Amino acid sequence: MKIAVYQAQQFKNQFLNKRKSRSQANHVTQVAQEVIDAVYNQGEKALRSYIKQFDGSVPNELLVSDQERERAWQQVSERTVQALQNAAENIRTFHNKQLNQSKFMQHDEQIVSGQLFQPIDRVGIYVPGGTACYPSSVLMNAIPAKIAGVAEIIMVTPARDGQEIAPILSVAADIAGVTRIYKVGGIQAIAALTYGTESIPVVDKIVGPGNAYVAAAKALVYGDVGIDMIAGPSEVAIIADDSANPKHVAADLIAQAEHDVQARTVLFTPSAQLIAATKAELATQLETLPRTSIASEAILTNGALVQVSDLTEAFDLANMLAPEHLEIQLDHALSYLSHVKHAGSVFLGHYTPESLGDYYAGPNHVLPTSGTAKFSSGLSVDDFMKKTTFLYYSQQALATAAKDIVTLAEEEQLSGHARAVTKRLEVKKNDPSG
Ligand code: HSO
Ligand code: ZN
Repeated sequence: MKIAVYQAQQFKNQFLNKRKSRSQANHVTQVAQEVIDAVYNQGEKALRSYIKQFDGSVPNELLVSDQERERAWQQVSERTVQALQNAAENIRTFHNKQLNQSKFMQHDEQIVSGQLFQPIDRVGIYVPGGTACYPSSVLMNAIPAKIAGVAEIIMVTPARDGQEIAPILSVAADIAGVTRIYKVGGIQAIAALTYGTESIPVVDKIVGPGNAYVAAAKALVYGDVGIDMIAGPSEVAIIADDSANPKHVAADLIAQAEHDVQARTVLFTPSAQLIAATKAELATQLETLPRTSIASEAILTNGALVQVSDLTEAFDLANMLAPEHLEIQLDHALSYLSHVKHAGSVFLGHYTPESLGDYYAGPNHVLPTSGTAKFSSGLSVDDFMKKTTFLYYSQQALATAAKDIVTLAEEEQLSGHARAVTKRLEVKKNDPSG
């Protein structure tokens, strides 16, 4: 296996020193803009013509009917339904703890202030239809929205051959509490959710992963509608030493690599022995992997085994990379949590593979990629809520504050602002409260 082995400094030069430009003044953005403009201007007519152009045929009804949703339950095995339900339960338990309550700050009788936490009214969830048709992503996106109290969760996903959507997506949607599902994908789905058409309602925020076209479309409509994030290729970084089993290390690198040829997989270790053993294991395990061509290409083009001088250097490099997933395959792994500064989600110990988090344990699998964990976080209940601040002052409290406000208003030469205070405090004749 010709996976690249780097010394720490080489890795830094190659991967960390440059911030990549994500601006896409390119073909993808151009196509996205054209489709968005057409749907904005012509609504349903343009929507249907793009579904035909990109997906081959157009379903008569874009809304997935109650009958189709019921039928889907018969088409998915009991075992799979049970696994989805168990996963949903764990995800719900984890995300329930994220729910923030409104805050009331009562200073005294005279002043009350605070923040109202309220759900977004209507959210759109994009679910890809092609190879990345993941029921787990339906759960990860819809459950936090449901917990936040979002009234309408609208899912969009392309139909297969213009007919029905994948039954497992429909079942996952039911388990997660999705209100309605529409058979549309691609740029046209993002445009329809943003501007509305005869059949598709406008939403306030769009979440969910998609291909480069969907990502470009989300970036273009941002501002007219909220979006979660612009996700890049998936990444895993593993910090390990001789206590790690190279079979586990290789398996976890491969698990990430099989997502996408652009997936990035990195091992940081002070152990030359672990590097050699992992290399050998990668070759062996890739031989029998069904998606070996995707995983091998990802590992060969974007994979790195990095030899570091010690674990401190491993954590330094991992923090600079700010990976989407960080695995710490060390003994006493929990004690290293305090070394992590930047990562989307952390997996600690020898028995916590990323797959556990991808599907099941509770934390969200929609995570910041491409180093954006330096300033952003994985999807959570907060992403489906907004905060409204509020304020109450009594006459007496305003009187106490007046001098400062008037001073500041005059500094800004906004005497209208100053008057809005002083007018309220003028003593009027015959006004007992004056
Ligand atoms: N590792 C992916 C999530 C996923 N894995 C879905 C399997 N299905 C991005 O975090
Ligand atoms: Zn995954």
